Parts: sequence; structure tokens; C-alpha cells
Amino acid sequence: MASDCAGEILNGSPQAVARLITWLENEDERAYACMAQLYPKTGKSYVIGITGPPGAGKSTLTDSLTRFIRELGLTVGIVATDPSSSHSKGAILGDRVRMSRLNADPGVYIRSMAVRGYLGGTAKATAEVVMVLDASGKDAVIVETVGVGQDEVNITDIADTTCLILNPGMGDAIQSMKSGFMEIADIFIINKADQRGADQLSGEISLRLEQDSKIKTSDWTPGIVKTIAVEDQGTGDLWQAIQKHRSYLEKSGKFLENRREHAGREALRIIHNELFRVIRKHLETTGQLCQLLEDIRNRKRDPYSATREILARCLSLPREHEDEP
Ligand SMILES: Nc1nc2c(ncn2[C@@H]2O[C@H](COP(=O)(O)OP(=O)(O)O)[C@@H](O)[C@H]2O)c(=O)[nH]1
Ligand SMILES: [Mg+2]
Repeated sequence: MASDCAGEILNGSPQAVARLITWLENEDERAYACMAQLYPKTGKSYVIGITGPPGAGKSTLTDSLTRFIRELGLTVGIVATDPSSSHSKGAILGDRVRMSRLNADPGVYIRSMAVRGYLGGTAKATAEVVMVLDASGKDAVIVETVGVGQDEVNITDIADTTCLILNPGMGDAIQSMKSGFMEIADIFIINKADQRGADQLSGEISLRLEQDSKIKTSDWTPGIVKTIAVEDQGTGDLWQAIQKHRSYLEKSGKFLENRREHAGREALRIIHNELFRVIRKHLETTGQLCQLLEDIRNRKRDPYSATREILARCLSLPREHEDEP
């Protein structure tokens, strides 16, 4: 039952969290009733986005940062979206092994999610999984993703503080980044600072930031932090940089402003997905979808007037799952 599940999640049950996330991924109707109950209890976790190219050290740093946060006595939820998992299970397994020290800790919940259908990005249900971990009482939620730009959910729409990880030698990548791309980062992390060129990269980032007109006029200048994630070095500096950004957000009023914007955008996404899901299901169960698509393929119909007609019919549909509380 959805109401039992919500209650268990509010009591911090990891089994209930796992069950609801599976429902969300499968678009199981029980998820919606449960999410409706949890929603008023969300908004307490601080959400940290860790993004960057594959191999930059996102998982290793997430592991290190999580252990640091745990030592402060705070609990952590981790959502790792994995672009390569549609091709092989290797990367997700790798993450699991890398984070295995955390698996035994009841103050940490880790969920890997597959990104289907496109390269890179943030899984569709990521924002919802963050809400579930938030409702389950985690103080901080870390979202690891390679997604920037081309996916349907941007990390900056989910995270309070977004960190972009780069490595020494990526100066050329910085130079060729489109304007606007630099703006996604509240903090730049130069990971693998044990390798040559960390200072040079730091200089290149600073230069790009100075040239960026939007960042120049903003009252937040992104921090640059050097880390060696494999040796747990720089993690404390990163935590401090995150705290500095958080206090900037809170003092400037941006924290609530961003959260309001995120909530509005997420609501539109939920309405979009849910309307499509309900209408598709109706068309499928009544057998209309096949016929309609066949008519369009055969050019007997056009999809525009068909959509109008479907909408007109569906808007007088009886309500779904009225049996759920
Ligand atoms: N030399 C060095 N290697 C690192 C560092 N951080 C991570 N790595 C290695 O880089 C590889 C990719 O790391 P991973 O965390 O899986 O990257 P992700 O794809 O961004 O999640 C692994 O072999 C890590 O051991 C670092 O600070 N220095
Ligand atoms: Mg990873």
C-alpha cells in the first residue's frame, strides 16, 4: 500500500525507499499516491550536484565527500546516474565497488540509476528520487551525473550547489566551452591534482570566468577547489566551498528563489509526464493507439487533428486510481 510505504519512508526505512524508487522507475501508479504524501515533508535536504565528464573522478569524490560529511554526524543520500549502463553493467558495478565502504553505513543510502536512450545526462526520475531521500531524512543528497545540457533534466534544476569536476590537461575543453556552460558551475573542482597541470587549469578557469560577462556581473564568483579524491585530499576544502556557496544563497535570498523555480519546473515536468502517461494508457487499453498510429503511417490521418480529437475525448475521462487514498 502506498500510504504504508510513505509512513515507512518518513521513518527512514531503506527498504521502503528502494520500493518507491523502483515504482517511480517503472511508472507504477502506486508511486504517485506515495509521492503525494511525501511531498509536504520534502525540502529539508541540501542537494549537491557533482557533474563532469566520464572518468573525471565523480564517483571517487562522491565517496570521499560522503565520508567527510558522515564524520560531521550528518546523513547522506547518493543518486548516481550512469550513462554507460545501457550498454554494459560495468560502470555501475565499478561505482558500487568504489563506494562499497559506504554500503555498510546505515547513515548513507546509495542508488544507481540507468539513463536510457541517450548518451549522458540525468535519469528522468532523478528529481523524484532526490525528494524520496529528502523525505527519508537525509541531511545532504549528492547527485552524480555526467548530464549537462542535452538531457531533459538539468542538474542545475535539482541541485542547490552544482560542482563541475575537471582534470589537469582539460584547458582546451575550457577554451572551447560554449558561453553559458561555465555558468552551470557554482564550484569548479580540479580533481586528480596529483597530476601535472592543476595550477595551469586553475588559471585557465579563472581567465574564462573573468571573460564571461554573465559571471562577471553576478555577485557569486565560482570557487575553484583542487582535490585528489583517491587520497581524500581537498575534500574538506570542497565542503567549505559548498558551505560558502550555501551561505551566499541564503543571505542573498537566492536559495528560496532557486527552490521556487525548481519546484515550478519540476511541477510542469510532472504534469507533462503524467498527462502523457494517462492518455497513452487510455489509448492503449481501448486499442485506439494502434489504429491511430496505423492511420497516420498510412497517411489517412494527420497527427495534429488526431491529437486535438484525443484531447477532446480524454479531457472528459473518469478520474484514475480513485481507490488510492
Ligand atoms: N590519479 C588520480 N586518479 C583518480 C583521482 N580520482 C579518481 N581517480 C581515478 O580515476 C578513475 C575514474 O574515477 P571515477 O570516480 O570512476 O570517475 P567518474 O566516471 O567521474 O565517476 C578511477 O580509476 C579513479 O581511481 C585522483 O584524484 N587522482
Ligand atoms: Mg561515476
